[in-house]
Amino acid sequence: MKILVINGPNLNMLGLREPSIYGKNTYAELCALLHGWADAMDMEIEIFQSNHEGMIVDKIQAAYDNFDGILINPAAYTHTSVAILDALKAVSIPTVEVHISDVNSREEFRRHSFVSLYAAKTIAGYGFDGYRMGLEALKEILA
Ligand code: CA2
Repeated sequence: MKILVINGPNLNMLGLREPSIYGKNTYAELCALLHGWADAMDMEIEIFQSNHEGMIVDKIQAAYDNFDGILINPAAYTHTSVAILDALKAVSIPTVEVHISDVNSREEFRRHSFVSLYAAKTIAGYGFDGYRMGLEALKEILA
């Protein structure tokens, strides 16, 4: 089972700023956790991070026929990107959306997610652990 993990803009800054919202652990630590969880769940993962909407669209398109599932934290593009939503619909790969923070208890504009219109499930507010829950959800969806 091959899963593409996509992280959107600024998530590479994790641990360096805003620890009260996103925690004090770094992006490298998140990647290490993801690899450990994937191994334990017998899943193969590739992790991709970009600060550019078009690069994320390109990566989703390239996943067609190459990945069984997508776990995505689109970060700020969650709330703005019809292009990412359309790319996910175009490749039609089962997708779970994850957010580190509880987007529903923050600013009003974070309550709307374009990606949620396609994602089979959205997990928010569980910190890095939400990614583990996302992998588990994909495993169940793809079983
Ligand atoms: O809670 C999440 O995972 C978010 O997707 C994170 C995005 C935010 O725009 C979404 O509304 C919710 C922001 C990621 C920015 O990450 C930073 C990390 C360190 C310092 C500053 C920003």
